[in-house]
Amino acid sequence: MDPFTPTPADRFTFGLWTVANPGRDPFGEPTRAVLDPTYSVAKLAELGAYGVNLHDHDLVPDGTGAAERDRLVARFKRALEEHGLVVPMATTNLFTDPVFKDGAFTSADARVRHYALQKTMLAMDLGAELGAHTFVFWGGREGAEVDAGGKLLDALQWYRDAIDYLCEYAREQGYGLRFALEPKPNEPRGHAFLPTVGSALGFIATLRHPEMVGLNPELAHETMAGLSFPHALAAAIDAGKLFHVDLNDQVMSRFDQDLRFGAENLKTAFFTVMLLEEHYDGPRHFDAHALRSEDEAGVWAFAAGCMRTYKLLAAKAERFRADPEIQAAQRAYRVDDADTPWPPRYDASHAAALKVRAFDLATLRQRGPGLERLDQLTVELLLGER
Ligand code: GLT
Ligand code: MN
Ligand code: MN
Repeated sequence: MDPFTPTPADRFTFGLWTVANPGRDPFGEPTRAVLDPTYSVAKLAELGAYGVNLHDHDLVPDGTGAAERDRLVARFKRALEEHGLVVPMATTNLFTDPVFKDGAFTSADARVRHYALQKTMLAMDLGAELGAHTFVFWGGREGAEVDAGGKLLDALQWYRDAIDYLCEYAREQGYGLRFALEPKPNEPRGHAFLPTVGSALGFIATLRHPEMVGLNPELAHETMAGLSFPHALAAAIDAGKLFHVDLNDQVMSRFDQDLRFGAENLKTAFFTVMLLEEHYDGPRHFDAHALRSEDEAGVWAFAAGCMRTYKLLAAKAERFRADPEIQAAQRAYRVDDADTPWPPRYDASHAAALKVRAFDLATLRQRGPGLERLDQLTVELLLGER
């Protein structure tokens, strides 16, 4: 078999909302029919995916009665079983219904905040019923265009109160869910609250159950903020907070594009895969959609392309680690010697000695670290010349 053909062991997942995206944008009507969730399950299984993730309303439209809800869920579960797919992550749609137009957990109207809690608890029940271990919070409408309402600090407190409340709910139900906050700098709001991985990390530390809450960083979202996704991933990994990941692609300084993984920034995708392969063992989730120009065949070409590119880059990452010239250049980049053990252990005499130590600054100033060559070797490896 072609080594780049995905299998469930690769743990690739897609949101139901991704492959079923009908190609609507703010300027035009849908270009494709909406796909039935059970059909998406069958097609994704055929392509070698491991699972599907969903919002409450991807499966159960808002306002559905209890009996119809149970019928939809049972039918979906049968499709999962039949095709061998799992649901590792679930989330709540707190952005489509106009009730959330000025925020859900950060609405200035406490009735809306309570409704958002209700909707999220029901979505958690659904996620737990389907076997999800991760619950994502993308605060699509948590943000503002106007700050004259004077709620900037209150909004963060309301957000915190809501997450604290929902942590208690998940614990009491024994759901074993971990929460993953997904930052985004803007769109649909002018300015989102918790806009980047860095701001979400700071926020998590202020929660009542910080151990239950981590991150779901998205490649496109950090890129929209003009930031490096591998750097954001590294920060999340360093904090022990990489609970989930949204893979896609994005042109910097453009509208939210959710492009096929690897479509735009190949080197970013490469270092993303390298970090994930070394430091992350959760599902590789694609949060992207086919271009609006595409028909259904284009949708499956898009989905297959995300997974195949990931596997191609994972193989390149292995080659990178096995390439003697690259490894030698990486070793030469770092300098450690017996006189400069790291980390330095602080005590008064070490500090006193360090303060008077003479460094050969002329040599340090002149030394070239070899990064041009290392980067060129990387490019050649990606181009297939190594
Ligand atoms: C929406 C958004 C994504 C989020 C999804 C989860 S929904 O498509 O653009 O980034 O991950 O709520
Ligand atoms: Mn997105
Ligand atoms: Mn996302």
